[in-house]
Amino acid sequence: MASEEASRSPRRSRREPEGRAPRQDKYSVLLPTYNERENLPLIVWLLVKSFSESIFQQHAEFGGEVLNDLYFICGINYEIIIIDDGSPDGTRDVAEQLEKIYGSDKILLRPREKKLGLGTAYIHGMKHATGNYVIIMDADLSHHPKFIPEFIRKQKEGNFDIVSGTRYKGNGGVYGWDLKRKIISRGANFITQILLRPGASDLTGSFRLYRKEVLQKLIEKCVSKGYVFQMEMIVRARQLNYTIGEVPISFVDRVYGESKLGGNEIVSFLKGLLTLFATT
Ligand SMILES: Nc1nc2c(ncn2[C@@H]2O[C@H](COP(=O)(O)OP(=O)(O)O)[C@@H](O)[C@H]2O)c(=O)[nH]1
Ligand SMILES: [Mg+2]
Repeated sequence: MASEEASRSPRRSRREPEGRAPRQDKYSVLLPTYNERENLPLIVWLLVKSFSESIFQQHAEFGGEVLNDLYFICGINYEIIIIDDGSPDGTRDVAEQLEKIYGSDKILLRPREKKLGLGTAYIHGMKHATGNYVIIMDADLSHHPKFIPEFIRKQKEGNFDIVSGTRYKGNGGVYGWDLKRKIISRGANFITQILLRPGASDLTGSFRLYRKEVLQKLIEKCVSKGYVFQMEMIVRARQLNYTIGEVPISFVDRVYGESKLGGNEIVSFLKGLLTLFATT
């Protein structure tokens, strides 16, 4: 698909008002957790490492002029927002420990009492995000933080509104899934490509970077719950003419804990897809 090129707009970066100091970007990672006690310390460690060790070149804007190549920062400004939904395995205690270890400016625990679903977990997390970019990802180590610097680079390269990790392009791939799950995921993407022509190759993935205001707008527009939610985000993004860049990622099935994808989710995915087809 010519998704990336087709959706790329000539729009240039927004300019800062005259005389204001250069703004440093900040990335808020939303990490929803439900029974991720074993995974959480590792994912947080990998995130901190990825953010701290990236030497980044960032364009600076002085008095409305964009000065590329002049402004270097070491490390990336970030925060990790953990949205735990009362996990019975004690994930919250682990998160509290991590908050102590890394500091409450880096790890923000924003728990909820009970399991209220992934979609509302993002909405809840967004309310506490102070970055101008938001990264959403799973906490089960399926999404490796090493790709985040690539997401950031891609976003800057095309000044994209959204950068989506894709398992279905370039070096992207899926490891550890059985045939059934591969067929479900491929099938869902394939049917949706035909029905909705969304302009991105991985619709059901949930490893993405958004401009904060774009994510805010999309979340307001999205009506679906469950797995179809990620797909609706991309479909609505296209409707609203947001630009989407893609970064190939390898997705590794979780080692610890259980997936929450069941038969019910598949049925509701198909229902959601048809609703989107009928209403967009
Ligand atoms: N806060 C919160 N997190 C959830 C909920 N359901 C799943 N998650 C988290 O969302 C991510 C994706 O869920 P997962 O079960 O791995 O889905 P799968 O990768 O599609 O099998 C993981 O980090 C889960 O811990 C929920 O109801 N609330
Ligand atoms: Mg998972």
